[in-house]
Amino acid sequence: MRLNKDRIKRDIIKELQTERAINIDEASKLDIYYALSSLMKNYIYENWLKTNRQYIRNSEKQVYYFSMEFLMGKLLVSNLINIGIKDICQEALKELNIDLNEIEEIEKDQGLGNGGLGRLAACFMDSMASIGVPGHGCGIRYSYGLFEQKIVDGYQVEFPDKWLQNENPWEIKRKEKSVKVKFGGNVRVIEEDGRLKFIHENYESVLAVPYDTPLVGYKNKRVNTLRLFSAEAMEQDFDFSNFSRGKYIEAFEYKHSIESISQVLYPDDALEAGRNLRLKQEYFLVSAGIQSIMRTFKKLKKPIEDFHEYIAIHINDTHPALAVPELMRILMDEENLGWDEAWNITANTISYTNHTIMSEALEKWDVEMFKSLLPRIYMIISEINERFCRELWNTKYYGDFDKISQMAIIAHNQIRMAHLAIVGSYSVNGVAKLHTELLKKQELKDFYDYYPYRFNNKTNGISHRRWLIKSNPKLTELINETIGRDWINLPTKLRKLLKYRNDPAFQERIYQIKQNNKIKLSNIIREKNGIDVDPGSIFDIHVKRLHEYKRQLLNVFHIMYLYNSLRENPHFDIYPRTFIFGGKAAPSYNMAKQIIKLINTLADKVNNDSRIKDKIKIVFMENYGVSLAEDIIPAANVSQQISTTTKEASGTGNMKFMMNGAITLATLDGANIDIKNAVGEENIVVFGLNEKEFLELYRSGSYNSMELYNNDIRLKTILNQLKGGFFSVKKDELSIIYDSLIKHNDEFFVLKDFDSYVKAQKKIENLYRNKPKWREMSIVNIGSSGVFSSDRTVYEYATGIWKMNLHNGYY
Ligand code: 26Q
Repeated sequence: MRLNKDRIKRDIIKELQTERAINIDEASKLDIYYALSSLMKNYIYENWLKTNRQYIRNSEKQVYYFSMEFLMGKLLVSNLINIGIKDICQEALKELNIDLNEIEEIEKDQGLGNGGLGRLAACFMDSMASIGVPGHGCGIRYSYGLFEQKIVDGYQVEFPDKWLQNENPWEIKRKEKSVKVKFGGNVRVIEEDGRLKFIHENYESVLAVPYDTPLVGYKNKRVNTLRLFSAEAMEQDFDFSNFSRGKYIEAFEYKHSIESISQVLYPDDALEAGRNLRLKQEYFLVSAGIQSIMRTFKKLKKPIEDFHEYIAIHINDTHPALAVPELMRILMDEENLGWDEAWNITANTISYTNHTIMSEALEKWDVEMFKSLLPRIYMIISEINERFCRELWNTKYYGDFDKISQMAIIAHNQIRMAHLAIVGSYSVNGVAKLHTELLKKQELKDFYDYYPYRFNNKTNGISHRRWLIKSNPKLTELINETIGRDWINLPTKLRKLLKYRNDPAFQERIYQIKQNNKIKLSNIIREKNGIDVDPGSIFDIHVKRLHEYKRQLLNVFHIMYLYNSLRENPHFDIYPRTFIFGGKAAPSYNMAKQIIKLINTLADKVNNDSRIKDKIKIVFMENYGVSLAEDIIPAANVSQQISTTTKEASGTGNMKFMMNGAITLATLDGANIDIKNAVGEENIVVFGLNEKEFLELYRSGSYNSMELYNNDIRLKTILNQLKGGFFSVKKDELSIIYDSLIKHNDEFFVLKDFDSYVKAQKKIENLYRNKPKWREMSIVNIGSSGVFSSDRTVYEYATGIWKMNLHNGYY
């Protein structure tokens, strides 16, 4: 379809008239948003159909990315970009006196994820479609995404995220493709034709109704599918069995309890909850997803023994690890394969990414609860476990009970999902070099010793289409003007910018763009927080989920140190800085919530202290999420990536910031190390214990935070301020922070790294004062960011793990 500005204008006007019965001059922003999305769908659907037809016709191998989270953000503008009509659309709208940015604001973020893991899934969807991987997302259509955060009196308060309040124009409900998911009941074993049969009976059925969203590739006419399932009660159960017996209210209660499965996303991103509803969600996703894949597979008319030649299933952490027993169940109980054949297919279909090494976050399920909710699946896991343990006994670990019980899938009345995922898959990967090394050397060492070939690294990436082209259009324009446009399809070509690193004219333009982005963010801050910040100050930004290991506290302590120094000595020399924070705390994570309160309390005090003469401003931006990130990141000078070494598997915010020209202030953790290797150590500011020092100190148990408290007057002052009445908060309120650092010996080494952090911050300041130097660093960061495009990551998954042949001409 040829598109031009006039055609788009005509289409919008017509769409408003025929679909919404309104003239353009009376149309609301919402009307325009729907009109625009609906005419885009006309452009998208044709290619969607074609892509699907082509996949079936050519029997191309398909990958299904199973994830409990997809943090997609807004789709309107990114679809416009990928279709290739953003600019003409913007002009067309302008001629109709409509500002595309205002229309975009109407759209609600699709916030079906907690943070890194969910956003990674979204970036992968964009990259798969764009580099030509036949790949689809499979997830849950939560009625409520991650809670909306409001700050009330300095505290986080959670509100439901009603993202579906208005109709979602991007999804198509496909009721006819619904599948049944079965919970509870019992399994009867019978013998038939000399084989055991497993009859699942007295179960409760839940209908999994798919909603499909098109995933548009960048200017390549390819459209993949994000399929999210919603839980509905089966009409006959709900209408007849209860209703007809006069149990009217009970019928509704029943319906409600079934539908609760897809009601809400769990908001904890690192604490294992072990809840029954969460287990239901996980099985619901996996069972619906695999049944739906089976249907597609049948269309290919290939022998079931070859399943894994046509289908790859990738699981995003262990949350969908029940894919292993569920695929076994379907192959054995429904397709009548024997155990060995089914196992061969399963273990060659599934691959697994680990995203965390923190043991608190490893999923485990209580056997009793599991058995009663999923009796057949439990039998299969038991069998997998027995066979695995027997194999260990017969091969490498004869007589070694300890080893075998450490590696078992079921032990101490718990099912260990990570062990299930590793045993049942052919590939296990970490998400940055250090992370993968730690998995091999420590957390999963036993499994690495046993299955060395399964382990591999895939360093994370981000979509440069969303995190540069969409969020920073002016920088994109400058890049295009300077080095042409081939970096869009091959982002490592951004390296061509390095040639201009010392070019004063280019540096000046980079600076101007950053300034404009900072002014825009300042306006948002003024509007949302009522705080005036100076775009001439250093924008020092720390945005991510709130977690002790991410050490927002370390940042706060440095600010308190600067503040104390300025109060003591008004001539204390600092370059003006704006410290910007954002991030949600899990609703049950008290310590994280207290840290939010501390930031806000400190902000109030500092921002209103005239003695400080505006040299420091502190802003906590509420409800940090994808869209806010798109406004914040392009305005950053400093990117805070300061987790306790070994704790952050990768981080992906770090990549977004560097791609937008911020300088990273980093510990040697996760992908910060890969970033350092990409930019060179002169173009990043590193501090703190390295991995070896951390592990030594940790293992020797010789760390004593009290000593630091006693010997560093800066720390003593700050900690006493927390405990004493320096902050006008409820008595003892902030002392849980004090206690964690002193009484509980500072598990995350905040005090330990403090001195090194202060020095690194001083270094940042000196570098910033040296304008050509800072601008050069900024250019080097942008120019080196191409390898952190998720296009590269997905390419590595597709060729290295999923065994696909790609021929798109770029990679
Ligand atoms: C588990 C059980 C019950 C309820 C919730 C959960 C749960 C949910 C989400 C556990 C963990 C998560 C999310 C983890 C996550 O986002 N990890 C991050 O993944 C990123 C992408 O690989 C990395 O960059 C980050 O380093 C890692 O923290």
